[in-house]
Amino acid sequence: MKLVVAIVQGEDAGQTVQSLNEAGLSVTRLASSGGFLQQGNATLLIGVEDERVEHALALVRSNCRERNRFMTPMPPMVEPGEVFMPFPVEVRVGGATIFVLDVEQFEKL
Ligand code: 2BA
Ligand code: 2BA
Repeated sequence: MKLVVAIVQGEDAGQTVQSLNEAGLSVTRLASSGGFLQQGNATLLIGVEDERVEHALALVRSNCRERNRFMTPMPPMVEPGEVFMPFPVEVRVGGATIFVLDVEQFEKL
């Protein structure tokens, strides 16, 4: 068994969970946020038999897409009389960041 950890954008999370469930795969969705943008995203935990890992990954790939986001850089320390103009910076955020881990033990009580 494997544990797929998929960090996806919030907009894609609902349809990804739905299609995994429709394929008979159980999912746990955690609310998370990225350290760089400090914006909300979603982390999906998908415990799945080895032979279904590729199917789970294919469903994540087909439901998640890249998007551009904007971040406003933190203003630096400015001297009196200086002006800081905070220009938003465009950042390309990927469809999903995926980790596949070996599961040592799986129990349902
Ligand atoms: P964030 O950390 O908010 O990062 C959002 C996007 O900002 C990243 O998209 C990347 O394009 C850019 N970025 C991140 N860190 C950067 C840095 N130090 N310098 C310049 N640009 C940077 P993605 O790479 O597609 O990542 C989307 C989200 O997936 C991340 O949100 C984070 O929550 C998660 N993630 C990505 N790589 C990860 C990793 N190695 N471990 C844990 N979480 C990861
Ligand atoms: P349980 O199997 O006891 O699962 C309870 C919760 O544990 C799940 O909530 C999910 O958050 C997590 N979970 C269970 N197995 C998981 C796995 N392999 N990977 C990641 N997280 C897992 P829900 O998804 O809301 O499911 C509630 C109950 O609905 C489940 O109880 C099960 O009896 C049923 N169920 C879940 N997925 C199903 C599916 N695809 N088809 C039919 N029934 C499903």
